[in-house]
Amino acid sequence: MEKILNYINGELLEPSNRSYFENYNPSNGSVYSWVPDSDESDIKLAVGAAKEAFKSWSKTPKQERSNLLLKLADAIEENSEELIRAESRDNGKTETQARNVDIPRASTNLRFFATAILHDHSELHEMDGDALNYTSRQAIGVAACISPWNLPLYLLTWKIAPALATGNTVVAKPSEITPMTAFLLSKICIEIGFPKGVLNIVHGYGSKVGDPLTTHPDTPIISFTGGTQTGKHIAALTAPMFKKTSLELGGKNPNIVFADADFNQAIDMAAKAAFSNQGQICLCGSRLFIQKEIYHSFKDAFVQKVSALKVGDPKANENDLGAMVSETHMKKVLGKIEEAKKLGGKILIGGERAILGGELRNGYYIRPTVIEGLSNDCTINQEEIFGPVVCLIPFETEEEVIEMANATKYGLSASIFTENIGRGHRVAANIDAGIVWINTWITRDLRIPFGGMKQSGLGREGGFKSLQFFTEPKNVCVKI
Ligand code: TXE
Repeated sequence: MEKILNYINGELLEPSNRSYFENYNPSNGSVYSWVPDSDESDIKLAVGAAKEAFKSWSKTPKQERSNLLLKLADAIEENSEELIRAESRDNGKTETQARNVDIPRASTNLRFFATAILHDHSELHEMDGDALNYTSRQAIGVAACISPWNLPLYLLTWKIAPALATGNTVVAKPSEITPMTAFLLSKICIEIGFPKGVLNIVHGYGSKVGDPLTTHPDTPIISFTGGTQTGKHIAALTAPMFKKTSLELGGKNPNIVFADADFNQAIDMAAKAAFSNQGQICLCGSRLFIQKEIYHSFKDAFVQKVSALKVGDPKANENDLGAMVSETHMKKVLGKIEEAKKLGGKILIGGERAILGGELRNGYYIRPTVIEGLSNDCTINQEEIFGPVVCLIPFETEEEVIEMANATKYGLSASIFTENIGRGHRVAANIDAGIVWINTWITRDLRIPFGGMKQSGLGREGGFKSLQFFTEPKNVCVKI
């Protein structure tokens, strides 16, 4: 069985303690590779290498850094078929999802930030002929980039691309549940001669690798995407160290359908928002608010739409949903469905594990699940489930739905479906969320500020926000 290795100072290394743990293929529940059970000593090695590499990388001309990142993007594209298969096998997502979204986005992230640094600008503030202030931005040092399992290579590159482009070096920690494509990326880096120590990847558990990485005195910047609880833990540990921290956390996003919406478009989008990537995207719309006049017709059409979604072999093109990422996560989601039933929720469709035949009989599949009859304030509609589960909630007025949409601890994203343009803007203005879509879902322009309000996170990434996050401004005042 293949052993995944750490990537430190340009080399593939075993963890210093030589310990590994099992990596599962969620589509059939089998162990198919070994993940380094790294610890503080590997982090020390990686941070040391990154600190040393920072001396030259931060002084490397922009154009050269840009060229190297573009070369990495090219190499991802050349290896895309292998990466697509690996992402699907490691995560359980369909190959179609990996082909259409994850892997192309990984190379796009690199291209986007590799070229963004060439178009950045600096600020100048004149003081009425007295003095000039110019503000330059400089790289900070070693960035700790911690990414989750739902979009493994996509979110890893979303962090490392701006960090590296702006002249920082990186120690990345991919999720221990989906380490494979990060490992393949390290092999690609070696093949193309990416400079040693600039990017380092250390695999292992959050507590054994994440803690020493985030609290290391030489990692002044932390970019984290993951669960809100982990985000709180990192914030608590690092706040006294005054580290620059960006936290992209969970969501319990409302999808609001007004009676005047384009009915078919709203049905399609609501299904996509609820079940893409098995509902394991922080932006998923898991609370579906439907205006009373159309509640019954919308519910029927939605359930019919969901009944046509196929759950099955992630490799097969015809399947819409693959496997959940892990057995633990599958059980957590199934537990939430049971809790929903106990609270009086009515399962309109799904609500159970899907047992497939043959080699896939031990895979972690859940049928797309639609629930009605639960109040907005019950735990099911308040806690992130992060699975293929959506709750239908009727509403009467704009004011009522705005109040319910905002009545959670989260504030990541929201979608509004209406043909009344004034209402669309009005509701968007009153929703507490970092990202609001009108008549669409997940339409992403990489230039926009991405992130959430309340317990969905801290700070924004994307476009120039990322370039700013990974740099420190320095103002120089010159007396004229
Ligand atoms: O995430 P964790 P988990 C949500 C989702 C899910 C829940 C828990 O609701 O059910 O979080 O998932 C690393 N220091 N999201 O437990 O643990 C970890 O190794 C530093 C939403 O899998 O937050 C991994 O690399 N790092 C989300 C990363 O944090 C630590 C995506 C995320 O894992 C650490 C994933 C520590 N002490 C889950 N402990 C989104 N916002 O998209 C863990 N990690």
